[in-house]
Amino acid sequence: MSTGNIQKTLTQHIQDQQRTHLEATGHLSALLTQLGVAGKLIAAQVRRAGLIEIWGDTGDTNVQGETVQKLDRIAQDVFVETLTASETVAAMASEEENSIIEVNTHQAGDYIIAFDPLDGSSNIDANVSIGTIFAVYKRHGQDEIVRRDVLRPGREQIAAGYILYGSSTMFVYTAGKTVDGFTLDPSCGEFFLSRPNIRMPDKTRVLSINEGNEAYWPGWVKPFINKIKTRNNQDKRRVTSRHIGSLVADFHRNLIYGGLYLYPADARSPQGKLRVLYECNPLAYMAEVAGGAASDGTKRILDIQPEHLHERTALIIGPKNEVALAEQFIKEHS
Ligand code: AFP
Repeated sequence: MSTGNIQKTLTQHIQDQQRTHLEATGHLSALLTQLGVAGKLIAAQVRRAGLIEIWGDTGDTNVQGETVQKLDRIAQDVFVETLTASETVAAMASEEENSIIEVNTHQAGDYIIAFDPLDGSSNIDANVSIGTIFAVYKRHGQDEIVRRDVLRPGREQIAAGYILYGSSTMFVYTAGKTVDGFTLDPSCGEFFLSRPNIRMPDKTRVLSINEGNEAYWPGWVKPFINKIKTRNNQDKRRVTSRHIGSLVADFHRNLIYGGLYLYPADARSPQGKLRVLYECNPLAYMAEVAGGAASDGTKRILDIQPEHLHERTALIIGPKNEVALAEQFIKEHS
């Protein structure tokens, strides 16, 4: 194989970014690097989805006598174990756990992380793209971890990203300056920079909303999506509709192609369905760094002060002008 054209690896990129921060300690770089490792470990398990179950005799135990776990539980354990061993985090909040996961004091580091180990897990059995989403915060101080260390507005994030297990595995993250994407080369187990400085396109080519929820929508939603659809005319289709049902995959596609994702609060989920800490905040932060926007309909997602670990919100995320248009519709219909 020719070596003349090797792209930057994730580790190299993280180190290069660290060099531009004079006061950097290297701890955030260590954390981000370990997130890449956790992503590779989870990707390896995701590629075995379906096999893990058929190897089990009883559904509970596989041929090696190991307990057969659900993939979302495996992803959770991989994340917690990898990050604890990295000695970079003090506490974690996960979609899979009711309470804050504290790291014992001798292994605790400077950061707090909120994550969804396997977003879109209801899609696993159909081989649809799923992903891990994470948000990173700096710890307030060296005191005992309290809820306010974790229940913080998203604007305090210092890094966020996701690992997408799709037709290839991608690690996409921001530490506040650019959003960069890395593709896993399974033959050598490295993430290579494949999409530097991703920018959210201004134009909405894709509209993503679960139209099955129409019966529960508040008044503004239908006229708003109709308005977007009227951009299509006889000679040109400008907008198309795509909804995967894995937020992380819907967001990634929209970030690349240009699209607007909506999950409004509705009669079934009056607070909205998606979780603030580990779904909406990290993606909102990435959207903003990439030039887009994210709102709950009246305010910036990153300004929500969460009261609970698993708090929910409405989400409108995509190009700035489209998010503003949705907010205008909400105002006009309230
Ligand atoms: P799961 O991880 O339980 O599959 O939840 C996924 C999710 O939070 C988000 O990723 C999807 O976009 C959303 O739910 C889909 O929900 P609906 O089925 O209500 O559209």
